Amino acid sequence: MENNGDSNEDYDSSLPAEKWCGDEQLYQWKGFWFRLQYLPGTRQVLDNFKPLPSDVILASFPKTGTTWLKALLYSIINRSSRVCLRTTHPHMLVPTLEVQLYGAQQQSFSTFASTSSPARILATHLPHQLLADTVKPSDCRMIYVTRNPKDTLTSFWQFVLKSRSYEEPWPLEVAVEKFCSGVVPFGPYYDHVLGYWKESLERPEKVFFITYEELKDDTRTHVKRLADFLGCPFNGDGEEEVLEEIVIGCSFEKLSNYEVNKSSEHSQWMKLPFSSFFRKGDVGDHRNYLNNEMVERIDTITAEKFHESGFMYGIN
Ligand code: PAP
Repeated sequence: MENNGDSNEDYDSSLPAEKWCGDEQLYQWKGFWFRLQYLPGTRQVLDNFKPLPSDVILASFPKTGTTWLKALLYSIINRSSRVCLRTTHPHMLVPTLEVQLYGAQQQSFSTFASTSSPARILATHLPHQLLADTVKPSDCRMIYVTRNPKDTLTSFWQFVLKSRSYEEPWPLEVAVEKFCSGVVPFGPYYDHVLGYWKESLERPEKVFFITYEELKDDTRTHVKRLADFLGCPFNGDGEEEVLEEIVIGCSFEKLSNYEVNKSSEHSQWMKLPFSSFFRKGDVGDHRNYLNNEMVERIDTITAEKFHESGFMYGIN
């Protein structure tokens, strides 16, 4: 948890940089693209984080269902969505390693309720390619959520448009171009997803891989599977009701309507309103924004990257 005194400037001059949106550049480090402010925290995680075997780590590419899974994992492990979610934003319950615990505004593990629950629940956007040496020796469990590339891109673009005050709006054409060339925070998206997908095939008892779409389609079944994977199945007396309460309590409709999640309040670690993590929560929303040419371009890359690797996902 110590800060080695890394400053943004240490990375600035030496790393390949690409324009992302507005005036902001992304920096390429170990094959992935980062916003400058998250590089020191990322290196801190890789240098200093020692997971416990009982840790549960949620990994995701941004905008693929992180907030939902934070709420679900917290509720599954604590057997209720009622206690904390009504008053605490999921991102304040389950901390993100490279942002809250090892980032510039470091907070201690004990600040977060999820780190004193039966198992510590932590989150990260770091790719498996970088995190493997940290997590594998510890034997901790990981959950990875992914989402189809067109909805991920659309959600990311909307998030940036709404949450940042750039002088110029960020054209969708540019967002598509950046996404397709992999220049997106924690990207390339395809490498990120494939890294965890392959690991889940090799170590299914330790890495649980789920898609946003399947979770949306049948939340109940997949919440049960998640609970089985975590070693806390819903099979005791009265557990069916608890399961039902969690599924409903973490649904977009319910969660996004809690006052805390509607608020323009923000945390010290991210100057974004809590409400910006809830928009529509739909599958297929890209159809409202992307034109045919954009869809074709992304689908072609999806076929090349995913389908040719044997991962038949992401085109519908
Ligand atoms: P993050 O990586 O910045 O934390 P993340 O939570 O992964 O973001 O993604 C936000 C998306 O999840 C938003 O999608 P949209 O833009 O397409 O609407 C958000 O609405 C959606 N989301 C948040 N909570 C839920 C939920 N409970 N159920 C389904 N989708 C949700």
